[in-house]
Parts: sequence; C-alpha cells; structure tokens
Amino acid sequence: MAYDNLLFSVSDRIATIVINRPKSLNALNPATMTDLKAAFEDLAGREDAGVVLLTGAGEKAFVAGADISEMRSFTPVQALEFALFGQSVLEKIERLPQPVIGVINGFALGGGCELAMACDLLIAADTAKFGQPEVNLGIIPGYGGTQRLPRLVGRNLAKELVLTGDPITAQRAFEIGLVNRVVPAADLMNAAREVAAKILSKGPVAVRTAKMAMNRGLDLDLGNGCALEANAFAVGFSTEDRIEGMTAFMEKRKAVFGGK
Ligand code: CO8
Repeated sequence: MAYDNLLFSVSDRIATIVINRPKSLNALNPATMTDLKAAFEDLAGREDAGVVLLTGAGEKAFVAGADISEMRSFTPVQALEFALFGQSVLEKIERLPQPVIGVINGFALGGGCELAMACDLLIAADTAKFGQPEVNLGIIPGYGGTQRLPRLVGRNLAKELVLTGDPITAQRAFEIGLVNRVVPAADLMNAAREVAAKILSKGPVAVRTAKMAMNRGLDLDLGNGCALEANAFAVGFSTEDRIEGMTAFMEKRKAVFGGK
C-alpha cells in the first residue's frame, strides 16, 4: 500500500514503516496520523509481517513532535479531536498483535516521544534525543505523554521531563528505562533487524499473546493481571506451536514454528 507521508515495506517478515517528512523533521500532522492509522490497521491483518520497525526518514529526527505549523491554528475543539485521534492511533500500535520496535534515529520530541512510548521496545541511535518540550509552547503533551511516561520511568523523572521541557540524551533515556538499547547511529537499522529476527524465531502465537498480556495487564491490578495471564497461558496449550516447541526441546533440535 502507498502512503503520502510514510514509506512502507516488508522483507523477511519484518515490516518497516518510515515516517517520511524529513523537511519538517517528520513532524506529525493530521495527514501523517491518518496514514499511520491506515498502516497499522493494514498490518494487523497481515500474515507476512511478524514484527514491525517504526522509524523516521533522514538522520536528524525520528519525529520532532506534532506539526506546530498546522497545530497553531487549532481551535480548542480541533485540539481535542487531534489529541483523541492521535491517542487512538497510538492505541492501535499498542494493540497491534505483532511487536513494534521503535527505531529512534534522532529527535523524539513531544508527539515523537509519545509515539515512541507506544512501541513495545526502543532501540536508539547514540545521537538520538528524547523529550516532552510542550511547555515551551505553552501546552502539555496530548498523545498520552503525561500518562505513559510516569508508567515507564516513574513519577518524578516524568515530571522533570514534562515540567522543564528539557531534552535528554539517548544514554540518559537508557539509564531511566525509556530505551532498551543505545547503539552507534551507523549500526541502528542492523541492530533493530537483529532484535526483530530473534523475536521472529520464537513461537509467533506466544509472542503475540505475551505482548497482549503485558500491555493489558499494566492497566489491571496484580490479581486480575495474573488471571488474564493464566487464561492466556492455557490458550497457549491449544496451539501447534507449543507441541512443536516442547517436542523440539525433547528431541534436542531447534523448533520450527508455524504460528498456529
Ligand atoms: N512542527 C513543525 N515543523 C517542525 C517541527 C515541528 N514539531 N520541528 C521542526 N520543524 C521544522 C522547522 O520549522 C524547520 O523548518 P524550516 O526549515 O522550514 O524552517 C525544520 O523542521 C528544521 O528544524 P530546525 O531548523 O528547527 O532544526 P534545528 O536542528 O535547529 O532544531 C529541533 C531541531 C530542536 C528539533 C527544533 O526543530 C525544535 O525544537 N522543534 C520543535 C520541537 C517541539 O517543540 N516538539 C513538540 C511539539 S508539540 C507536540 O508534539 C504535542 C504532541 C501532542 C499533540 C496533541 C494534539 C493537539
């Protein structure tokens, strides 16, 4: 499928989405959010893609935030609509059956940091910068930043980022648990593909179920989260993948999973 603001490709069961507005540092305007919605809706039904990489075009930015040039004329009602729409797109990413790896190639600011936080794990170039600079514009995060950031890094660190608007380095983002790994910029795509290939070699149904259990469980108390897990665990015993996985272990060979 072709998009005005995204590049989309699939190879070796890895789908790659590149946000492609480098002249605006890949800022998110309504048209780009609409493209992202369509791309993730398409991916949900695709059997040829087991992992998704999400990155930005060019070397400078993943996404430098919502597009300020378009946002500046919003009425409050439009701002509400744009925030709710964006939040629903990020929820699509979280609810996508396949894991999504955020490949952070540069600035991930404002809506860009929020988009990154909707991914399942993040690999960042050592040149990347993260931040929630909305207060510099007299506004607050609107794509879930005030909610996901405290859940990811803790309340006080989140407050420091959101209330000062100061950006942090990729290394600092790693130290506070926002990013899984930091690699030299030149190695970024290879590092992301390596992680994707490792996930792809595992039981596909198990990978999807584990993602769902962790994401949904975070919204539940521990007891209900564990109940959700036990049910998902039991469903795993109805799959051909688990027969193959356990048989391969007993036969001391590598499992070949069919995703069924
Ligand atoms: N929106 C629109 N255009 C942008 C944005 C943006 N967020 N960021 C950069 N650009 C454009 C610049 O205007 C410039 O365009 P031009 O060449 O036509 O002048 C081009 O990209 C290159 O940018 P710079 O010249 O500024 O590059 P620098 O290397 O000097 O600086 C920075 C890079 C530090 C990233 C700088 O561009 C910057 O501070 N950008 C804005 C960052 C920001 O404030 N982001 C948060 C935006 S608000 C937000 O994301 C809210 C999300 C929730 C929305 C909810 C819906 C209501």
